[in-house]
Amino acid sequence: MKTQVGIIGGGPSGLLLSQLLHRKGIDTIVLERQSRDYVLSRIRAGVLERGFARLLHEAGVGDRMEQEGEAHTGFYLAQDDALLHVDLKKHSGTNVIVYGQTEVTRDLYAARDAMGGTVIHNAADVTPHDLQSDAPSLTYRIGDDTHRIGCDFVIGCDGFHGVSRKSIPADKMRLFERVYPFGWLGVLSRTPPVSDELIYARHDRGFALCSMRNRNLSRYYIQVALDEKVEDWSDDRFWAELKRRLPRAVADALVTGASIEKSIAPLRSFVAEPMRWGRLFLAGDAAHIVPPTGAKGLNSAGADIHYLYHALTRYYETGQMDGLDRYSETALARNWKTQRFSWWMTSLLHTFPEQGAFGQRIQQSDLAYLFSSEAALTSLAENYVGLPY
Ligand code: FAS
Ligand code: PHB
Repeated sequence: MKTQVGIIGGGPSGLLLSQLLHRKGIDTIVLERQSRDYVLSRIRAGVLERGFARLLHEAGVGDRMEQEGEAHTGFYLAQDDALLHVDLKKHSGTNVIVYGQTEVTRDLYAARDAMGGTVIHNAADVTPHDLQSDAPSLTYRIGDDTHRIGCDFVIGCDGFHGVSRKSIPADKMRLFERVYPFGWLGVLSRTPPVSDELIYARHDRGFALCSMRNRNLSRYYIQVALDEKVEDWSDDRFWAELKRRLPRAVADALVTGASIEKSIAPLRSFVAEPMRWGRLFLAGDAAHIVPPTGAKGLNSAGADIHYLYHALTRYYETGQMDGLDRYSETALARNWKTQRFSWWMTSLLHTFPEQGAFGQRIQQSDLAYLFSSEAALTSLAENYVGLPY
C-alpha cells in the first residue's frame, strides 16, 4: 500500500488531521491499535477553545458541536464558601464550548466514514521505518498478517504511550517532565449539573471540579493521593467528599446519582523536544501532556494539527518544506505557554503535601490577587479561552 501521509493513532489528533488533509485532496491512512468502540469508550476532555471549534468547522465536523455543545462565557473559582466568577467574555472577548472529546471523536469518525477515509483498527505492532529517508514506511500486523504502507510523511498522533516518540533516538531528544503528587478521581453521572458553568474549587482537603457534558450528564473530579484505588471509592464516598470541598450552597444543590464511569487519572506535565525527526512529526499527547486543570490537553493537540495541516498542504501545493521545517519550533513555542498556564492553574488550586502553611498562604493570596486585579483576570481569561495559533 502507498499513501501520502501515514498517521499513527485514531484519537482526535489523528482523525482531525486526516479529515482536514482529505478535504484538501491529500491522501492519508490512519493506523489505530484499538477498536473503534474502545476509542469511543474513553471519557476525557470536556472544554474546547474557540480555535479548536474553528478547526472542527474547517474539517466539516462542527455542526453537532454547535447544536449540542454549550457556549460558556465564564466559570467559577471557589475557595471555602466563596464563589468567584471569572467573566471570560468581559476579559477575553470570547468564550469556550463545552462539548466532550468523546463526541468530537465520534463526529470525526463519522466524517471519515462519509468521505471514505481509511482508518485501520486493531492494527498491532505499528512500526515506522526509514524516517530519515524521503521514503519512510509503516508496518503493522492484523492477526498473523503483516502489512507495509509506503508514505511521504509519518505523523505520530499515538498519545503518550505510543510508538512514534519512542522511534526517535533518545540522544536526539530532550524530555521535560513534572509528575504531580496526586491524581484526579473522575465520575460521570446522568444527573443535572450543579451549576450552569464550571466550578474549580480550591480546598484544604484537595481540589474539586464540577463540570458537565450536557444538561443531564455531569462530570465531577476530586484530587486524590496517588496510592488511591478507584475500587475503594463507592459513589456515596465520592459524593460525600466532593460536597466537603464545595461551598455550602453548591454542596446543598448537588444532585447525586449512580456513576456511569469512574476512573483515576495521574497528572503530569511533559514535553518532548523536538517534535520532528526526519519525516516523522509528533502531534498531541505523543509530544506533550498537561495536567487537565486548564482544559488544555485536547486543545493543545488542536494547535499542533492546525500547524501540521497548513504545513503539509503548503508542501503538496508548492513543494516547499518551509512550513514543515518550522513546525517543531512553532508548535513548541505555543505549547510551552500552555504548559505554563496548566502548571499555574494546577499549582493554584491543588493541595501539595510538601507546601506547608506558607504554601497555603501563597495560594490564598494568589487567588485574592486574581480577584483584585483586572490585569490578572485578563491574563487568566485569555489563556483559558486559548492563545492564538
Ligand atoms: P489520544 O491519546 O487521545 O489518542 C492516541 C490514539 O493512538 C489512541 O486512540 C491510541 O489507542 C492510539 N495508539 C496508541 N499507541 C498506538 C500504536 N502503537 N499504534 C497505533 N495506535 C496507537 N484533556 C483535557 O483537556 N481535559 C481533560 O479532562 C482530560 N482528561 C484526560 C483523562 C485521561 C485519562 C487522559 C489519558 C487524558 C486526558 N486529557 C484531558 C487529555 C486528552 O484529552 C488528550 O489531550 C487528547 O486525548 C489528545 O488526543 P491525541 O493526541 O489524539 O491522543
Ligand atoms: C471535563 O469536563 O472533563 C473537564 C473540564 C475542564 C477541565 C478538565 C476537565 O479543566
